Amino acid sequence: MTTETQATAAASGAGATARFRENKQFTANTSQERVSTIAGRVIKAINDTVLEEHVSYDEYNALKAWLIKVGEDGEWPLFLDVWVEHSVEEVANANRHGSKGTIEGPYYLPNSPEQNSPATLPMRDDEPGTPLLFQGQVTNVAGQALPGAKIEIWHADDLGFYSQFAPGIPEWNLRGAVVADQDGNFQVHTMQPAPYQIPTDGACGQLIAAAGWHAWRPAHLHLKVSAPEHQLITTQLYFEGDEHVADDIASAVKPELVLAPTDRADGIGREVTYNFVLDPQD
Ligand code: MBD
Ligand code: FE
Repeated sequence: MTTETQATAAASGAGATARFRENKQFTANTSQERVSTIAGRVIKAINDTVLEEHVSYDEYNALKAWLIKVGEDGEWPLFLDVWVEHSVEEVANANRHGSKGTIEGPYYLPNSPEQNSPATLPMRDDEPGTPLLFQGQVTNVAGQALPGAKIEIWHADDLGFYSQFAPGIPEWNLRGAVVADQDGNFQVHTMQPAPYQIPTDGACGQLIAAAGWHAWRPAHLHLKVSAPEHQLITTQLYFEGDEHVADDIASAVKPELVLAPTDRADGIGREVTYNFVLDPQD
């Protein structure tokens, strides 16, 4: 990896902190009792680890320095989304009957440009990679079409970079909101994303190197699918044959979320169909 690429990766981790502050609400309507329970359990888990693993003062101070650096590097969203969000998602979506969700990750942006299906995501004239036609239908759990369902898509480019988080990429590159037709059908033309390495040059990368782990996520499309009176689903789709499908650093792959695209008959890249099933609003 070149120095320039590493600098770009660090900016991506920190950019997620700025976007989180702009776009997300970060107060929870949680009782004092519940704060005490949750914080108490987290603190106990840390203490148990120290006692059981005989953590030394050197290791304790290395931890302190590292935690300070996570904040300085702006990598708390990255750290949490990679190593914790999958459990939050599991709890949040435990009672759904429709399509599987998975983590949102740090690079979602609201208000991406909207288009009617069939749509082509905004991309550069010379956008690198293999064209991908992603299509399907959005229905309810009874199998009825949901006309006008909205499919928000965002993903990395062929080099593994996200627009607005890595410099030099047009603002809404490979991001869009596609409105399905009268029968809930949608078609989106995009580019096949590449496997993605989380930034390796900040605090998260330091931990990965120190622990001898790898930094890879399988190639993925991020999606938010919604329709009136139905629960929005946040999910990701992966690609069969990608070695990191079985070894995702973010633990966000589910077997139902792995696509198997085929070559298109017209010879222009690949295509795949995936149907979304939305749960009713409760
Ligand atoms: C990503 O693109 C991502 O999806 C997650 C979960 C974490 C870091 C980067
Ligand atoms: Fe991602």
